[in-house]
Amino acid sequence: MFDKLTKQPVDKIMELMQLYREDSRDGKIDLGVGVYKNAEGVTPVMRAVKEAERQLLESQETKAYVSLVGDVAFHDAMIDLVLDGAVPRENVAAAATPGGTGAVRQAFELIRMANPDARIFTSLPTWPNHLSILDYLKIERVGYRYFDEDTRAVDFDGMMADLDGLRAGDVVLLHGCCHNPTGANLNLTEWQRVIDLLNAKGAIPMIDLAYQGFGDGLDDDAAATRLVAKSCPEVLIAASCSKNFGVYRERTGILMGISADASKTKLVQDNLSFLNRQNYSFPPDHGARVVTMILTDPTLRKMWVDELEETRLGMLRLREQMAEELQKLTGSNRFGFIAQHRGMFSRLGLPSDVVEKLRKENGIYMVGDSRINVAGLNAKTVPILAKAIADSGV
Ligand code: PLP
Ligand code: TYF
Repeated sequence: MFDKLTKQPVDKIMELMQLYREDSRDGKIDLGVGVYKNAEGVTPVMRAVKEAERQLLESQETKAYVSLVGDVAFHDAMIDLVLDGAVPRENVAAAATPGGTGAVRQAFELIRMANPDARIFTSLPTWPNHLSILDYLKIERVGYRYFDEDTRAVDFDGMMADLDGLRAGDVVLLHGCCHNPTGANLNLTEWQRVIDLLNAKGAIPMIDLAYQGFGDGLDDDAAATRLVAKSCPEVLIAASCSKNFGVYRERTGILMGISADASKTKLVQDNLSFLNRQNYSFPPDHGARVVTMILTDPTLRKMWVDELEETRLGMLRLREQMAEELQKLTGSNRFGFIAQHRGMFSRLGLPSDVVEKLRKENGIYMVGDSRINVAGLNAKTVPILAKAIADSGV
């Protein structure tokens, strides 16, 4: 049987992580995988997470199963964090999932179950796992223009022109904030125009929200998602707690299905429960429980909000420093977009031979499409990266 298997394509980001590990040079710089790192290069357990885990260790009396969709208290807390009352609670069905990826996967399966003819529109570019999961599930996908390679901002006219090809029942996958891999985002006026177009076409938005709190703040980063939630008759939201709670390996995420007609919520809820049962029965609980404790306890919540804000502002400062440094070295503002982008990532728009040269000659690791993880930088490495870019002659 096993000899019938064929080799699968590698995950380019994981491959880059491996190359970085194997590099023995001092001073190598990892700007690859999207994991937050502080100035010391450490991915810390957040203070509120440590404290919640300490409390949980003391208080938890059973590890018995919870429910097929996880704990309702987790749903309530996350619905509140993401939607903040944008729609009534009774209009939202939810299921805990193993990470944001689990939520994305379950959303795609739900779409396919509900409408096998639905096509899913994805931004050019998007997170590679979106595409690989869609292909694996044999769901038809259509790319829409998103990133303008010249301005390194959103090609909004191109995006709208491509979304004009939507048919009723198609789904449009949108990044709620902090677009991965580009760092370029829509403003709220543009979001409203996308919403109007989707509603006119009878298309359904699916929002992937993996970086709430990493861009402009917890509320600002959810503003587009909230606007979509209250403006469209049906909405899917896949939210991840991996980054903003730093609980990556605990696999904590949630899928929400919103219907303007609350009488449909029970049916959606029933199907989310069914899908969890088919794929893994009960979702992981530890991360979800810790997140719930943090969001519902004012002391823990404040501790978390404060640390998340430090994290966000740290990344913003690195962006500003990087843009300034490149301005000095190149005498132009053509890298000013780095300070405009938001979230962990920026796509720099460097040609692949330059990306390779930076890796081989300078020990600077970024993804092949020239995406950098801003959090991989610190005040000392910003000038090193800026000089290497300026010297590359781009
Ligand atoms: N969606 C996007 C766009 C991401 O960048 C990530 C990142 O890790 C995820 C979803 C899901 O992450 P996880 O499954 O680790 O929660
Ligand atoms: O884009 C990233 O770097 C993060 C982490 O298969 C990640 O989203 C990367 C690859 C992958 C899963 C997560």
